[in-house]
Amino acid sequence: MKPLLLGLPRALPVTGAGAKRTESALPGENAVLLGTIEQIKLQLPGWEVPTNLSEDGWCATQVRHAGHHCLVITSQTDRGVLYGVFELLRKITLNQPLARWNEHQNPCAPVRMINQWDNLDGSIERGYAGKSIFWENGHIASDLTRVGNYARLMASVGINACAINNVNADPRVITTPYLPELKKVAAAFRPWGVRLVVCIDFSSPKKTGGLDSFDPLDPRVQEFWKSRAEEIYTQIPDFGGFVLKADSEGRLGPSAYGRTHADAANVIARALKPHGGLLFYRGFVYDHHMDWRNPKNDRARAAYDNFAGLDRKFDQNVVIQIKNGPIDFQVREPASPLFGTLEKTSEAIELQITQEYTGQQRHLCYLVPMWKETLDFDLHARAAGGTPVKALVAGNVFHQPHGGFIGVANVGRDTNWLGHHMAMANLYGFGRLAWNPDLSAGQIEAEWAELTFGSDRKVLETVKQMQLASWRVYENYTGPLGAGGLTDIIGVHYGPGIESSERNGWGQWHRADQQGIGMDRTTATGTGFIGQYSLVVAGRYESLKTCPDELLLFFHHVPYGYRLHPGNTVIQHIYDTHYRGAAEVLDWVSQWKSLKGRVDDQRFEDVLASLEYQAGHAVVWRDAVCQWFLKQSGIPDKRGRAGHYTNRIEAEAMKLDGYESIAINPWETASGGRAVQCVVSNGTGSATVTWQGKLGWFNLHVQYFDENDGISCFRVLVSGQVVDQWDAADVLPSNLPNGHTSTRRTVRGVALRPGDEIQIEGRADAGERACLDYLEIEPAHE
Ligand code: GCW
Repeated sequence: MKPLLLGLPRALPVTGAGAKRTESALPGENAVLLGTIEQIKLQLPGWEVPTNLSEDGWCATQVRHAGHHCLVITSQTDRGVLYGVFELLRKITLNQPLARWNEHQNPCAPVRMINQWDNLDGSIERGYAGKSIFWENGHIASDLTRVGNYARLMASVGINACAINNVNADPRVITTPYLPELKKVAAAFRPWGVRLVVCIDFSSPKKTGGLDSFDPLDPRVQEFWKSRAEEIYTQIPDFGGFVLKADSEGRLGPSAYGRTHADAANVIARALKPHGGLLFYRGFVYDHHMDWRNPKNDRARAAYDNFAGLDRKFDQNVVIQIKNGPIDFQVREPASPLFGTLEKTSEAIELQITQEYTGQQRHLCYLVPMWKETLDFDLHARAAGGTPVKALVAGNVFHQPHGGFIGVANVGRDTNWLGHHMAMANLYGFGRLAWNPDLSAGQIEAEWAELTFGSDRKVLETVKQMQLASWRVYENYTGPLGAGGLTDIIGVHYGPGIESSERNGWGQWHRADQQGIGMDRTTATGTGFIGQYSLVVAGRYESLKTCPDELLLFFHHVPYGYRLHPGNTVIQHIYDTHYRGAAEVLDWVSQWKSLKGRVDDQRFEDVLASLEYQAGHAVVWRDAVCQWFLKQSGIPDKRGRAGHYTNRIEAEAMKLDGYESIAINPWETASGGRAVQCVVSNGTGSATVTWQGKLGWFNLHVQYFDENDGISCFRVLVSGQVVDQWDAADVLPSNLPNGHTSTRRTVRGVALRPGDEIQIEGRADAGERACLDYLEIEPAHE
């Protein structure tokens, strides 16, 4: 019982050696008895066998035997016993009493899988926590210790399968030379009940199979898939199956031969069937060369348009893997209508743990509240009773066998797995929801926080406030009212880039112009997307009266002066939420600081540094969005903030020596659209201003650009005295000065007298020209 032994020393520090003893027969003393029902029956002959357990479900009961007390944890399967043991460890760590613990739990759905978007060269698509733990240099990593630890981590929250390579799949993965490598991963997963799954390339029969076709109806292609499956299962008998992304974002698929997604899925599913494998077919199929000029075109329609008509056509071991929303993991989307439409096909919800569009693990953003909104949303499908997404994907509504939950995690080699300490709450939360989607976001957060930080009430309360608010806070300072990505859509999806989504074929349009904003998806005048929902849901979204404000711009195009339900206008809402969001993050910084000494130093400092960075980047977001909408709409912020920065001195307005003024692209990602850079690469520059304000103590915010093509360094001098210096060595995702790299350094508590010269010096390095945006000077309150 590896997990128990690994877990006990921390959980029960005072029990000593006794707790570390395991035996295979009943000892003549009180004991914890772990085993499958069959194993327990042998030890306790008269025992009343639990009959209410599904596969992977477990039960804990108290039994008296031969005068001794036994806590029995059992299941039909080894895996279920393991999950029961992890529940025991959780209870011990949370100081919950065990003496009367009688409980059984069954997982909500059989599919509880992680997808990793890892490439064979060790990089990870949309990964923010270092290199792959699975792959390096084109092969499975030589040291699989982390893989085993990851499997344990997954098992601790009930995850039972993991796909280890990018859905943009390298076809080599299932070729013969790779199978012994995959076998090693399967062996590292197996003790933890995690099945290995891999992503495949639909054109494999041609790319690696020596055929001139990958037509799913070609018997030679069928034979190819059959032989692949046979060979894999010979090596890995408990192999889980394949994930397939076809006909999407340039991946080849059945359309090459005029075949359907069902043809494509079934040819592979049939090859897997004799071995018990599943084929996860991604519902994320859309045309990324759509004509943006056609107002009827709509990427949101794609999943339904592609799959709804094929219900009944898929074999039983096909699972359609559907992203939570109809677009692509945006900060706010409605539930995908496809969930309510498939009645004869197993389906799984795909959630994104890796924070591609929600701050990339540099920003704190606890996603469980967002997932809960989707999971609890009733699509009013054609069935009696409630049909929330969680019941649909679990297969409970239309009685489909292989439903469930798939999370894109993208953990990496960073010691804390996800880069940001707080991001682990998302991975933990995904597993807990996949096991039981009825748990609340608050319950999950409370468990995670206590398991992570211990029982100090002040710590728990602070972490709770931040985590539970964080998704809405992120939404506040990034994207308003369901408008979708205001981020750099055709690039790294991180900082602001308001227009990047427009006038291209990717279809993440928000259609903001000088008059208004939003996608008209109504059936009356728009793209008709709303018509993909059941009548009840469609009726609610179609009408401006009943459409919830937070999704207004997802469904409707409205003028900036349009009034939301509380009476404020869309444009004022944009200003207000962006200012509020940035202020909320700033507040987290002081809340977190109040925990000094209550959280271990390393995590305290790491989280503090991330929150301070986030507070700065939230200002970048706030200013970009507000500047852009102010310019477009011409409607001022009635609170006078947007476009007016009283304490700010633009770098281009300072006295420059060795620095030159440049335009930043996109313009809204620099204050006033401009910044300064060193004239000469590897040269130095200085920007100087004379303090005209009062005598006092001040904080100086230096807004600069920390690109990834060099490590420039900065110094701040006040009347010739150095008050701070630092290297621009952060790892931010661009080698240009823009909204991804704009960041700030705060020099606290600087004494300024009227007439003091404030000078910022930059030394360029390689491609990084020590770019400066502005200096902001505010009175120090601390
Ligand atoms: O969210 C988008 C990402 C792509 C990803 C794709 C998908 C793996 O930007 O990086 O590709 O979705 O889900 O297939």
